[in-house]
Amino acid sequence: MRVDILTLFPEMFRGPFDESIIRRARERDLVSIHVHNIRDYALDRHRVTDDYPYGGGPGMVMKPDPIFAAAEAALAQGEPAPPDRRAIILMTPQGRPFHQHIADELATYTRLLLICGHYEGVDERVREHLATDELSIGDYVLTGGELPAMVVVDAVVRRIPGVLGCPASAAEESITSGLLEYPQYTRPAEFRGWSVPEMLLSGNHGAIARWRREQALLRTAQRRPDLLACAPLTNADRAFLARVYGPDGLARLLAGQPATPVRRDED
Ligand code: 9D3
Repeated sequence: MRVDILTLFPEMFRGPFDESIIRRARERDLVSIHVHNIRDYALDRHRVTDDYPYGGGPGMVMKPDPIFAAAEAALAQGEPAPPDRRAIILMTPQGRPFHQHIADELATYTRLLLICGHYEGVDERVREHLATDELSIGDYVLTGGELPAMVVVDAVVRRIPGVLGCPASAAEESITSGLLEYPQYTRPAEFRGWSVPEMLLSGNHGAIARWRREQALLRTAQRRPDLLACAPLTNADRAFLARVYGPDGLARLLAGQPATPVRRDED
């Protein structure tokens, strides 16, 4: 996969892509990442990239011409991709909420072009006539699309086959299973008086698997009941939740609503 990123702040991308898993993926040529400074494509004497909004109002708007020129220059480099394996993504607070499923889909593409906005916004013609998709990483206000672009690239690259050492760990991921993860422990068995749950030291692998599943269910019910509505649950899962939350609580949880336990989960 080739990723191109258009930004006014290319230096922001140095750290994150030069470490750890992304760095190894680049070294192994599973991905190449190219960061382009939009300012290099502002061809006027002062290399202006933004301007006042037509109609007035606060703030500045990023001009379309440097963004189109940068995109066209980037897309002319490297191997072209078939139409169903490429995307031009505008990072914007108004975009589709980014999700694991979108990362998995984008990981099958051979070319991505990410456009990072800044200031108060980007000329509408960029979204209408250049972008094929618009993504947001959540409902909070950042100073630009750079950190969101890094988040998207990180989530996508780790899903490219061969990037992670162990494919099983990715498949088992909580978001894919629809549940939050069970609690994990390592040595020592007792730390500052806090013990590892005895169950995990039992060596009974069937019982441990069941306990972990129940912990994942409890944790999801407590923190993210919205996830339970979509999670694939077994009859045993539903029976367990009914035991802890009662039949009405179970019904609420299966509708993605919060519920209150009717008993502590002891046995
Ligand atoms: C004046 C209204 N503002 C929207 C709440 C304008 C505005 C603020 C901040 C426009 C852009 C930005 C910078 N943020 C992004 O470009 C951005 C973003 C974000 O702020 N949160 C979550 N996802 C994203 S993707 C791009």
